[in-house]
Amino acid sequence: RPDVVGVGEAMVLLQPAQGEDLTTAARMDVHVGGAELNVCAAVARLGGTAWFASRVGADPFGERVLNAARALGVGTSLVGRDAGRPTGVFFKEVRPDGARRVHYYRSGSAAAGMDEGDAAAILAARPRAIVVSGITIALGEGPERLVRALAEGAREAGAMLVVDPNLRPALGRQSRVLETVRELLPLTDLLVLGQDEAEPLFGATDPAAVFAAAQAGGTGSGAGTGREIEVVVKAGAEGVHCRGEDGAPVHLPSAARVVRDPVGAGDALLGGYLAARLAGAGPEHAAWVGSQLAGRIVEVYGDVEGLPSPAEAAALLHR
Ligand code: KDG
Repeated sequence: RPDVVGVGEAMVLLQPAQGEDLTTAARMDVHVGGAELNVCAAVARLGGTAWFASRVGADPFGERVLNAARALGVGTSLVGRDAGRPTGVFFKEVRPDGARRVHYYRSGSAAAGMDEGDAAAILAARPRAIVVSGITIALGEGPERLVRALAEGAREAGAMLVVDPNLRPALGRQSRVLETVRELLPLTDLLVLGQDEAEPLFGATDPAAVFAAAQAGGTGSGAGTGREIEVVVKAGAEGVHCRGEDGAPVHLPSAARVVRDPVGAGDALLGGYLAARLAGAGPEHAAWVGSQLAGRIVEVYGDVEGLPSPAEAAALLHR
């Protein structure tokens, strides 16, 4: 039984050297990226069992994604291969001023072909937590139905439902993503969101107001489950806000000393937080572990390259 199953799309990432333009770069570095795979990588580094659930093409890039996941210690038995669709690709350029531009080549990808039929195998694995994100909802109607099926089945499968809105306007369907994330609140156990995402979702950015809005959405929309939603607000360079024992927000500063490439930090924070919570830590220590991982990620180029070694990660967890 895995601790965590992360469900989503991983792609091959092609990236020219910093400051080089995609219109002229003669060479590019090749990585593998994908928000939910990054979350799994962080969980695995902290000693948890993490499986990635997805589809890739029956092509060399699909092989590459699978190999990258395995090298990160992430299980791939829930990654299907689709001979009729390619593995998604994306390009990232870091401009001379540090700004990033992402270009996706993923419409019609194997992962975009996922649908509710993929839910049964994921639920049958009986993970302790299922991680879904708004990226998957944005991929299309089939992937959105998969997210909904997982949300509906998680409780019965003994899994907590973890949602990261992961708003990516470049993917389109953003109003569907916002609507779906709000609709799923009554089924959500842990919501980890960026402070900038809280505004379109809840019309609030103040952490206490975001906690209240998530809680109201979680209990007030008919389902009436009455349970508490755990909420973590990621504030980038400002650090992270989690819920303290008295329910009031607790702020932890960012652990980053320098910021070279912030992509992947939010995923590491979520993975670190979740792994620590599953290992028995309270929200404050879990947020600290998550922010330590995120701080290391932003100091190194690549989504997961900055993760601490397993020994260092264990030391953080047990501190
Ligand atoms: O969170 C990091 C991801 O944004 C990156 O790996 C690419 O999954 C990705 C996406 O869809 O933007």
